[in-house]
Amino acid sequence: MNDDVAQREEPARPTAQPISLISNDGAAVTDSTAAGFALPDSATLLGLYRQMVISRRFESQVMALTRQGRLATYPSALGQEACEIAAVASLDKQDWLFPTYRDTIALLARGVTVSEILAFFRGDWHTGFDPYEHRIAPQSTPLATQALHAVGLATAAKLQGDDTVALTFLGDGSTSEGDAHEAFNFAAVWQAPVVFVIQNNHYAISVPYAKQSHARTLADKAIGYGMPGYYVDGNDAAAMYAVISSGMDRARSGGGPTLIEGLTYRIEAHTNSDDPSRYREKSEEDEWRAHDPIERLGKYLANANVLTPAVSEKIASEAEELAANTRDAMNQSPVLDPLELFDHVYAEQRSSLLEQRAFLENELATADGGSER
Ligand SMILES: Cc1ncc(C[n+]2csc(CCOP(=O)(O)OP(=O)(O)O)c2C)c(N)n1
Ligand SMILES: [Mg+2]
Repeated sequence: MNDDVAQREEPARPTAQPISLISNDGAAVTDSTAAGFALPDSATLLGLYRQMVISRRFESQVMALTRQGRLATYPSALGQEACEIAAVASLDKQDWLFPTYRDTIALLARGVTVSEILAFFRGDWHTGFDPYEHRIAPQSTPLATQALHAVGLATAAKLQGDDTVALTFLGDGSTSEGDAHEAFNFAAVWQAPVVFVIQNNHYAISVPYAKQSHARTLADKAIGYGMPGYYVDGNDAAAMYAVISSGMDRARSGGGPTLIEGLTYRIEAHTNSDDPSRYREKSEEDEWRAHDPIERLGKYLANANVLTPAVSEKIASEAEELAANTRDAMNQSPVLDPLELFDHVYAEQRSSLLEQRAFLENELATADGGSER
């Protein structure tokens, strides 16, 4: 064997139990469950709490808008806020985020406006925001493709010598995709500055984890690729923040990729068109509701006298304001130009598309109401 390869350090192995820094009853964890990670400071934790509360209110508003027909579809992250918000809080300005359809509140936390975010879920054919401005790739629906994009961008950053790190989310089901394997493998081979955050929410639509993988944890997979793996309580925002931030630091300082599994649960249906009662028991949902990530952090911060009633009220009113803005934005009917469909297919227009465009233009001009465009 090549000496260089034989001397590679053995990467950190996932712990037997998920890493946790705040217990479900809101107490600081001081034993080996913390795996040597330190509790983030109170200001950071309050920032996470605030964003989680705002995100949950945003999503309850969005779900109501889907029922009113204002939005086509929406995959909820209810119960997964700790993973989503901790990951975004771990990013620096120059870093890139590669989200999936599930990770809308991550976009909100990174500063994308609600109108820009929801264009996608309204059925517009373009991503509503500028990926370069926010350093967020379009939300990916083809499973695990975003992981390859993250590795590509991270590798390019490394070659160019800048200190950008890419963070990508994946679902438990997505780890069965070939794209996930290729992303993990080449991230490690090229020592790309990338952090993989797998949100194991126990289901891939109706397929439970037990039917998805025989691995003890998804974090264990990291070892086979030669990168550190961390198995974390995904409903503990403090632990997710501490572990993800350390992965970001490792990547930024040339230490290569990290794979982090946050063990969590999707409380809502897969999307508003799914009926979870067909494949899981309500008692299971109730059990996970009792492990709510927002309540847990709230209890800790209230005990520490950081989350006072006045602070709590202020956060609640911020959340209400965002919900009202979301309603206002989505209650306006979008003015769409069907011809725009052709504008961004190719950099240079093709004659066949120009013909189709002319055909549609003619149809719109002659059809009833066409002149209203
Ligand atoms: C390549 C590909 N195959 C299948 C699908 C259909 N599909 C959409 S969501 C989903 C389940 C994904 O589960 P998981 O990765 O655990 O993410 P979650 O929805 O739980 O966040 C499937 C199979 C798809 N979008 N892309
Ligand atoms: Mg899943």
